[in-house]
Amino acid sequence: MAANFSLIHRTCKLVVLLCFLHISVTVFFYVRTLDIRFSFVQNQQPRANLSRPRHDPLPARGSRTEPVDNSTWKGEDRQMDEPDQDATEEPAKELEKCPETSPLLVGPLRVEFNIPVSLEQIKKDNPNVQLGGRFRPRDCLALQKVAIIIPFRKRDEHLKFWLYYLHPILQRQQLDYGVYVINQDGDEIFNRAKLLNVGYMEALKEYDYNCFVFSDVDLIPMDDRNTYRCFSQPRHLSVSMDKFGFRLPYNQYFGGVSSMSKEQYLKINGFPNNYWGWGGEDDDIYNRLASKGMSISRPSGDVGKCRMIRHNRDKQNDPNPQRFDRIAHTRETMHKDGINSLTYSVVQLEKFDLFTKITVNVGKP
Ligand SMILES: [Mn+2]
Repeated sequence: MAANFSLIHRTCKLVVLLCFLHISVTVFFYVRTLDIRFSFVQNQQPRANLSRPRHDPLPARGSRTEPVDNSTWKGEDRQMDEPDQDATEEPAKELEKCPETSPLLVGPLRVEFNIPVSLEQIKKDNPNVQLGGRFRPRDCLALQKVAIIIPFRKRDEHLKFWLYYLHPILQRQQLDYGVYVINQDGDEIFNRAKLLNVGYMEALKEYDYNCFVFSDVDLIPMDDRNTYRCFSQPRHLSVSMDKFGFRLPYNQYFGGVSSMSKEQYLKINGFPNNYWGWGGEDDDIYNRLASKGMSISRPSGDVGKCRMIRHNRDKQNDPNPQRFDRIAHTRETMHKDGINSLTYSVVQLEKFDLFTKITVNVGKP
């Protein structure tokens, strides 16, 4: 009787166990189906967004962490998306990553400033650029999300040339990009580096950019192989300017056009806020990079050729007499002065067809 009872007891236990296993397996597969469906819907969202103006930040493609913030990102060949996400969240039919080198590049370009250009014509020539100067390649997933920051004041003629030349180039480079013109309000003395900091902050409010290109409004690359993206080290892009006889003026030169990943930018606490007037801020930025053990990456002199639109010195942008003294103390000041101490107020935010214009009050010395 005892043996019989034990047998029944054991059989019951086995049956309960089997039932439990069956339920577990059923639930597991059901949840999996839901998950796949959910991630598919998520991945469709960004594409749907292409057809409407992108005022709001586009949803990140399932990424919660910024790949560039990841210290494992090394080397120019590493793609900036995390590989494991493909396996779990990207269905097979989802866009493939763009190639490391865009097949659309044409190489050397003719750049001239004697024919006037109109915004209407530029818009017609670039039908795929979305409101606010946003673009993302249609048939592949861009490797980087690039915010292009242009410090600005009263240079509308230069900006037209910049848009005329750069939009086609940036599209051929297969970048997911946005153009931000940061306009200093009022007539106080100009502050380029502070405007760059503002551009960084404001662009990140719109989209999860992981790369920032800082460009003067009057510099145009003469070769589209000079890709406006980020590299394993901070990049100097305007390496051979016509203004300097197509040569680098000095080895530490970091002015004109440069790029930095979010991680690189944060490592140096952004840029100085207290360089008022012309000069010095680019050398301060170089000192910041060097003090953090970073080096400058550059394209070859051939690929890095660019033209500057000739102009007279702007009013309220005289050479800053304090610049030499400030550059000498970057290492002591950089941790207090930078993105962590930035103050400004947005006066106006305008979305134009080919760029986003943010007018800001950056104060005065
Ligand atoms: Mn200039």
